[in-house]
Amino acid sequence: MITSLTKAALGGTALLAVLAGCTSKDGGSDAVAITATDTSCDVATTDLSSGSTTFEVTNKGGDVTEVYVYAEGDRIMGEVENIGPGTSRTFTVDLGGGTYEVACKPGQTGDGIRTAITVSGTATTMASPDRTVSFEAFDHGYTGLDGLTAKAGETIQFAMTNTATGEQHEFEVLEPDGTALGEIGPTDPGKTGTVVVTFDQPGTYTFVCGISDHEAMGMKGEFTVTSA
Ligand SMILES: [Cu+2]
Repeated sequence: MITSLTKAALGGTALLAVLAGCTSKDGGSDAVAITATDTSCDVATTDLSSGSTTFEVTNKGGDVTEVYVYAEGDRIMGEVENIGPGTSRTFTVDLGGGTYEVACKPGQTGDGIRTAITVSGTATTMASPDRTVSFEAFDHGYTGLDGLTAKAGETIQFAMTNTATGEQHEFEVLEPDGTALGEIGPTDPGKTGTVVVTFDQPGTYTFVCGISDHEAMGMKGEFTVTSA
C-alpha cells in the first residue's frame, strides 16, 4: 500500500524523470500518455527511444476502448483492452528502432484511429516466415486449421480468406498466458488478410475472432507449439 506522502514523493520524482526525458521501465507515472476519445487518439510523445516503453491510456470517450501498437503489416507489438470510459490502464512494449502505429479502437472494433510513432535506435529485424498456413473463415468458424502444430522458434504466416457473404471476420492468436501475439484484423467477405507470428515458447496457443459474439458462436480454437 502506498501512502499519500509516498505518492506525492513519487509524483515529484516522476515529474523530474519526464523533464529529463527518461523512459519508464516499470510502468511508473512517467509513462507516455495516450488520451483516447471516441474520435481521437492523442499520443503525448511520438518520438521514442528503443527499448521498453510504458504507455498509460486514459479513456475520455463514452465507449469502452482498446489500444494497440502495430509494427509494419499490422504486426502487434503490444496492446491493452477493456478500458472503460473515464478509466486508465497501462501497458508496456519493447520496441526496436523503426516506425510504428498506435491505434485506439473505440468500441473495441475496426482498424482504429492511428497515430504514427518513430522509435530511434537499433532496429529489430522481422523474421521472414518459415511457411504459410492458409485457411478460411466463415459464419461462424474456421476451416483449414485442424491438426495445426508448430515448433518453438518457428515463424508462420497465416493467410485467412473470409468466405462469408455478409460479415467481416478476424483472426487473433493468443500466447499460452493469453497475451495477444498477432492478429489479422477485420477482413471483408471475399478478402484475404495475413499476419506473421513467431512462436517463442512451447505451449497451448489459442485463436479467436474478436468481432461481436463470434467467439461464442464457435470462431475459436487451439493448437500446440512443441519444443524446438
Ligand atoms: Cu468472426
